Amino acid sequence: MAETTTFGNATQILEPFRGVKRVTIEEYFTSGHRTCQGCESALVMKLMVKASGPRTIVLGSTGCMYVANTTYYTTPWVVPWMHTQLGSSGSAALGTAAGLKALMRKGKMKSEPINVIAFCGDGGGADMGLGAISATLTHKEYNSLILLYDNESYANTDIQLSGMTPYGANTTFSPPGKVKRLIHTRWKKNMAGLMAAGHPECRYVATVCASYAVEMMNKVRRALTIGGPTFIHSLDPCPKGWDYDPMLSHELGELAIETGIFPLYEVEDGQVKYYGKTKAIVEGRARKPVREYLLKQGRFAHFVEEDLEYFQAKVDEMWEKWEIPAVVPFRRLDATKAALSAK
Ligand SMILES: Cc1ncc(C[n+]2csc(CCOP(=O)(O)OP(=O)(O)O)c2C)c(N)n1
Ligand code: SF4
Ligand SMILES: [Mg+2]
Repeated sequence: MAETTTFGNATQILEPFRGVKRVTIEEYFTSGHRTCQGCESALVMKLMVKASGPRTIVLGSTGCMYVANTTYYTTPWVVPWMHTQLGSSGSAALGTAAGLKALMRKGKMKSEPINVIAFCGDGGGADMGLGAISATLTHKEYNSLILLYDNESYANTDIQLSGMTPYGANTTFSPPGKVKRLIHTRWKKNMAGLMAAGHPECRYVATVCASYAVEMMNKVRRALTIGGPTFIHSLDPCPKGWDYDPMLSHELGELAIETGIFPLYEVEDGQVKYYGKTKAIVEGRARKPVREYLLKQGRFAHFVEEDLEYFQAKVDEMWEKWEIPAVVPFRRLDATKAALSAK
């Protein structure tokens, strides 16, 4: 007879790893894949399932983390894994969580909390599958984590620009030319802020970067422990798409945070908490200039001074003018008041 606990929203209680020495040694994403050397998205997959442990089902939408991880007759996944269509990570997460619950309720499988994680790329998640993710984040009766791994392009089909591609970057859809230096002039979407601000039933949203591996795993553990629908956005340096030496992946992840371009924070029950080096920035540490990050990547090699200044100004604005710095983009009321009184 099935236990009743999982008919509610019982979750596995995954305590945070207190330091790197406490991280479990078992791997659930191992050899057998053919991602590029220095691929941070592959590292995210490895850390994500290390954090969740063996009683986990992973679903993944089309993209590098599907194609490069499923070479015929080989797989790096030790836990059950299933591919889902490019725009459907949200639907796959919700359907799987609901299916598990129904099977347990009917006594057709042992009743126990099983982690359901659906990953998606930035193309599949922030562009094509945004609606399905949004819908899933409204269903508080099902436990599922959606992890968006953001390599800032449709990488698998040869680096087309997505809504998450940074301003000015060279992609196969935005090659710089003599007539027009910058083809892509739209600012990147603010996915974590959008998910946190717009989904009152979602109790946990976080941003992560695998350069800070233990913290990253602990955010996954927190999301799964809290339960209901949750969302994590990871920024993943991609040597092929960003055009840099693979040995720089870790450093570029750090620089994205140290320059303030990608803030690290979690929103739990409506409370914003910055962490890691982002917390230090909020507490007064100077941000590194964005050029230190941008000029290490071939996709920005065509930038001239004016482009670097524009990029810096946009990041400054995010920190100095947003209602919740680097999280919620509305202008701060005090800034508005000051502007009005100056007139
Ligand atoms: C509906 C649909 N349109 C287009 C494709 C072709 N396609 C396969 S992977 C991919 C890129 C996905 O980009 P992203 O989600 O960012 O993942 P990444 O490849 O960057 O890991 C595309 C366009 C597809 N599989 N399905
Ligand atoms: S193209 Fe980028 S995301 Fe895809 S496997 Fe290579 S490094 Fe990883
Ligand atoms: Mg991508």
